[in-house]
Amino acid sequence: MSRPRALELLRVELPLVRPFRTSFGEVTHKRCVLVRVETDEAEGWGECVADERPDFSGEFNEGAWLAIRDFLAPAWFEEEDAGVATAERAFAGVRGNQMAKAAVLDAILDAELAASDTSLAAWLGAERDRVVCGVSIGIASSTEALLEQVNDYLAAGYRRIKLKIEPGLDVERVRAVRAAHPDILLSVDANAAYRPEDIDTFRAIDDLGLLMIEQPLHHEDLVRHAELQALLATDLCLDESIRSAADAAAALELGACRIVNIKQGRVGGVPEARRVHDLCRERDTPVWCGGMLETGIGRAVNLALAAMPGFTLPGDTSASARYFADDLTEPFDLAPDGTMAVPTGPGIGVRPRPDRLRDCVSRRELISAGDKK
Ligand code: NPG
Repeated sequence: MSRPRALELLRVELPLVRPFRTSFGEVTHKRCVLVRVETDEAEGWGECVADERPDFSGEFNEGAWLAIRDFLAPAWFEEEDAGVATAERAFAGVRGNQMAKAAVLDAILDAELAASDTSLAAWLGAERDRVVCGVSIGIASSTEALLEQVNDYLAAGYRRIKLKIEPGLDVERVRAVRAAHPDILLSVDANAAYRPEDIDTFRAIDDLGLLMIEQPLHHEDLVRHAELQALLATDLCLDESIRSAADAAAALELGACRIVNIKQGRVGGVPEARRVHDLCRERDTPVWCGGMLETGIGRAVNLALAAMPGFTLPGDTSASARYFADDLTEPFDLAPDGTMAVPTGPGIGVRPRPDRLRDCVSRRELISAGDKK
C-alpha cells in the first residue's frame, strides 16, 4: 500500500489546428487543467476535460482547479492508501464535479498501475490492441467546406464521420454529405440544441440512414428523449445526459436512447466509465468512446477504454494531428486502415514531454500532503 504525497495542478494551452465549432460556440485553443500526483511509489497524470466556460456541462477550468485544490486533494491526503478505489470513496462526499474528480482519479490510477507495471488497458480487461476510429467535424463555414473536410478525413482512413449540427445548419448539410457518400457510417451531434417542437427536422434526418442522432434535446430531459426515440427509426445516443451509471440505467429503462457515448471525464472517471460500459453490455446496448479534444494524456485513457469489449462502434478517438500541430505527448497516429494502437506501457502509457510542458503551461500549483489546509 502506498500513501499520497503530493498533487500538482497545471494549466495548459495548445492551439488547435482548426477552430472547432459546436452548437454552443467555437474554440480555437485547447485550454485545460492537468493533474500530476505523487505517491510513495510512483507518479501519475490525468487530464481534466472541462473547458473555459460551463457550456458543455456545469464544469469549467477555474472551477475544476478550485474543486481539486480545496476539496479533492485534501480528501485524498487524508487517506492512508493512495489507491483509486479508496480515493473514489473519499470523493463521494463532494457532489457533482465529475470532470474534476475524473482528472484526479485518472492520475491516481495511472500512478497505481505504474507501480504495479500494469497497463490501463489490461486493468480494464481490454480485448483489442487497436481501435477503430471516427472523427467529429465541427460546424463548417459552408457545405462545400464541410464536404472537403469529410473527403480529407475519409482519405486519411477514418471509419465514421460525425457532423455537428445546430438549428438551421442541419438537414441540407447532412443530406449533401450523405449524397456524396451513400455508404459511410455517418452520425450527427446536436449538443442539446433542439426542442421537441423541431420534430420535422428529425423526421427529415431520420430518412438519411444515419448510425445515430446524438443528444438532440436538453441534457436533463430524458422523458422527451424517450418520446422522440419512439417516433424515429434512427437510434438516439445520449452524451451530456449521462453523468453516471445511474443516469445510463434510467435512460435505458425509459427508452431515451439505444446507444451511449461514454466519456470518462463526464461520468467522474475511469471506474464509473467501466460501470456504464458493464451496464450497457448487460443490456446489449452499444457504447462508443466520446472525445473532448483531449491532449495525448486524455487520449491515452480514451484509447484504453475504447478497447473494452462493449465499445462496438467507432469513437471520437482521432489522431493527435486532427487537433494539434504538436501534442503534449508523443503523437497518436492513425493507420491507413482507420485504427489506432492502444497504449501498452504501464498506467496510461504516456507522459507529457518536458519541452511541450515548458511551452504550454501557464500556471502551476503544487500541494503537498503535509501542507496546512
Ligand atoms: O474529437 O475529441 C474530439 C471532439 C469530439 O465532438 C466532439 N466533442 O459534444 O462530444 C462533443 C464534442 C465536444 C468537444 C464538446 C469539446 C465539448 C467540448
